[in-house]
Amino acid sequence: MNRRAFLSTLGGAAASRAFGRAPEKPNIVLIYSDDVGYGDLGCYGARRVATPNLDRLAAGGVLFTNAHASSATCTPSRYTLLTGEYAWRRKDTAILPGDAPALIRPGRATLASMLHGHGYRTGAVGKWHLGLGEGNLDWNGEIKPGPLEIGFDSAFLIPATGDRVPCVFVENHRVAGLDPNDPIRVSYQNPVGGEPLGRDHPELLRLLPSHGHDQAIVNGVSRIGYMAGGKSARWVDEDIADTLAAKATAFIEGSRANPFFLYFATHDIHVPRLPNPRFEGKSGMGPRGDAIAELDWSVGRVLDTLDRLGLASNTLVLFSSDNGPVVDDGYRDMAVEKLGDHKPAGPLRGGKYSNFDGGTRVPMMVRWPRRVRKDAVSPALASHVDLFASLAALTGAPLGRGDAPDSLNQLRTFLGESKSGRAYVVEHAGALALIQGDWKYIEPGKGQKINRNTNTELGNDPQPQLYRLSRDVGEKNNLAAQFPGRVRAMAALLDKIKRGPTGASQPSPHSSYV
Ligand code: NG6
Ligand code: CA
Repeated sequence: MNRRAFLSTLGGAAASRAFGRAPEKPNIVLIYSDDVGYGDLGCYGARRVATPNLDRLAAGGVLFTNAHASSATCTPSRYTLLTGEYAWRRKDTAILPGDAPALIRPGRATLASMLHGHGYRTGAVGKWHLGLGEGNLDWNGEIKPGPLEIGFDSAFLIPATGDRVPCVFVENHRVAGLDPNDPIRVSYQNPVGGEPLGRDHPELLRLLPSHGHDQAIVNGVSRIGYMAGGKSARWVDEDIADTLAAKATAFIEGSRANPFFLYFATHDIHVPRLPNPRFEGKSGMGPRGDAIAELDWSVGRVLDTLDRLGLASNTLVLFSSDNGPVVDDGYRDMAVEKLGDHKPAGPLRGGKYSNFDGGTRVPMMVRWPRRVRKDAVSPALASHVDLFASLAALTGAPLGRGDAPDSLNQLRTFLGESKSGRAYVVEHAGALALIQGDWKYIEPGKGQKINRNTNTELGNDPQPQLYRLSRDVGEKNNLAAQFPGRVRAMAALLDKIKRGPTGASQPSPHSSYV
């Protein structure tokens, strides 16, 4: 019997006692990028933009070819990631306006509260988009509840998105850098403060909208929603990545005495795409490609900081994206014109907003030198919904009954130790889709087939759709008519999943579904 086998016979607590200290928990850095597609990174085959840091992350760990965000847009994906509950179970998890109240209420178990309860220092840096406050928020006062009320020790946030007001950072409970003599006003109903609006004053804009985005003008860019005041607190778009990377690395520096959990949600590569001038022209694809270069730089800052502090070997770094890619998401930023042969979704059909896999199958890499094999590629079916239960298992945190209701312990999948992964996963866009093994079923949907603004194939069809992904990853051949039995079985499974949660903390967990 070797030492490890011997220890396992003693059980965790006794083993720790015998050898004087508990096993060292890894630090966890979750880098959650925005709108980055399956084909957008060098390690996923992109050629026109260099992503050396993301490629280095991939080479140091495992790269997933079948990993999924739970929804094809931001708010629901983030909700699911943090709560372990499929967002589509709730009606209020659509893309939120910037003045929405906190979606995840205090007292709710989150990934952050779970890790916090098990000795982690927890920090959120970057895009939030999960609502703040109780409604009718006064941005000049205390901003809560928010991340600090659901398990984060510190937060430095873009409250919603870069294209939504208020265009200021929120640090813990306050707007950062706010001058009390110039209070902020925000509305999503009516103009405030008499400032010029994008729709009336295109001559004031340096980036024109292509659809929507014609309300408040901040830094020469018109946004969604109205705001006035708070001039000293307004962000400079070109500096957002620098600011967030500095906050992320400062959090790591300040937390190194503990195990820490950093949720680093980048603004890149969401619109408006205004990367720092030092990335201009890096991709030849205009600002969308240059924003990928900037994203890569931010990841490099985090990896370099871990190296410098000697933390890399026991830090689990997971990189992924909240939903698939979109080229024109509302600004005339040359993304369409300069795309050339770059394929943001790689071989997948659709993109952000879509029921096709382009909407939710996203890049995901996991590096943890102490445990995860280098240079590995995993085809396992993996979903962000499982991070909660999996990281709970990693840190030895028991799941409370009903916590993370749809989350399964897929730790071995995330660590590249199991190639099978989940038996099935639900994807969410306009309709719901179910992936089970080789097959994908998209339930009949009433919505439009194509979003004419973004030019995305949405995958809605009044008829059921069935694709054999193993042979048809581009979802071109609908086999529903050929395999009616399979359609019926998958529709029945989806209905069953819809009726109630399916996670490890449930009285009848997922084993009863497969
Ligand atoms: C859409 C916006 C889009 C983007 C998206 C949210 C318009 C016309 N389009 O409503 O630009 O902001 O919401 O993106 O307003 S997400 O990644 O945060 O989900
Ligand atoms: Ca997004």
